[in-house]
Amino acid sequence: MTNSTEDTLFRSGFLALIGRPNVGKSTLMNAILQHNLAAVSARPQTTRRTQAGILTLPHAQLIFIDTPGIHEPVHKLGKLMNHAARTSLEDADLHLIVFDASMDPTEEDRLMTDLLKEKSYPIPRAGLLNKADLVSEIEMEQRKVIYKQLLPDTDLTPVSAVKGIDRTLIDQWIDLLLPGPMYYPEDQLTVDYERDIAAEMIRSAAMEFLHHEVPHSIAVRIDQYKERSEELAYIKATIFVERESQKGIVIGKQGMMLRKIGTAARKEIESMSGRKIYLELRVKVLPGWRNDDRSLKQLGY
Ligand SMILES: Nc1nc2c(ncn2[C@@H]2O[C@H](COP(=O)(O)OP(=O)(O)OP(=O)(O)O)[C@@H](O)[C@H]2O)c(=O)[nH]1
Ligand SMILES: [Mg+2]
Repeated sequence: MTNSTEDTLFRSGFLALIGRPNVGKSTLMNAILQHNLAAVSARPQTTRRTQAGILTLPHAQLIFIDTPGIHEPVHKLGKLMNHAARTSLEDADLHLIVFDASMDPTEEDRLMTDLLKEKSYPIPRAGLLNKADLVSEIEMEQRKVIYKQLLPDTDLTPVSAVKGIDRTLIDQWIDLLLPGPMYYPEDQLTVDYERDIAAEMIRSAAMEFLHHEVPHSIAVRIDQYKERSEELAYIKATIFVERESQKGIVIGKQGMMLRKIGTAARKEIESMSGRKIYLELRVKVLPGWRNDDRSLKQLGY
């Protein structure tokens, strides 16, 4: 029986986007919010810390938590990333489990679903088969069967983050939330600072253009973030790498690579902030920072 008072109550909650690296969690969050907020790249392990995105509707407020992809960690950094994802799972009101429908499950998908089964969180769950635009309907049906084996009790909905997310799907998630308060003002889009998001966008721009180990050896620190006006900001940032040889690669011949990274990052930050951005980048070596507690702390991990 439906209760008409309950139906009209304002609903709210925290929705954790969970999945292995590269399935499209950050792209999905941007698509849901229709705003460029979370850093995206073609390389796995782009997201390193959780990031919130707030969707406020007349009858509900959904706080999406984009998390680092769950993977087999090699460095201390990886352990911290997995820890951040697991913490979000514990704190959430709804788990949005994301898979990549354009390929078969990987070991990392199993790592993630094993974690869900092992912990048996008493939290409702919805499954998303992302990248539907890359597969035919027949392929999608086959993938549904395969992914269903990983989480038999979870409904899987095909979606495409690049094509956009249907409002009816968002309504289904709202139905799974309890009545709750409006946690944030209605015009607030995130709880994160613009300068921190900018750092992630510089890093993801660098990840997009670099290869092998270099993308993962990068960290970004914002040294200056001056909002000159509503329309203009000046950003000075340092890109850290782990080895001297990587520094040369990031700078490139006559500074070509660094300029390319700077241009791409500036466009992303401009789209995120709605301001015109002046961006100045430099590159420094911080030996083996991914395995060094002090460096990790200094870089805010
Ligand atoms: N064709 C297609 N590509 C997508 C879609 N969603 C994401 N991608 C691409 O997949 C790649 C990874 O996307 P991300 O959003 O960074 O993936 P993620 O799950 O956040 O990855 P991590 O942060 O590493 O855990 C990027 O190149 C995206 O453009 C989709 O629906 N269709
Ligand atoms: Mg991501």
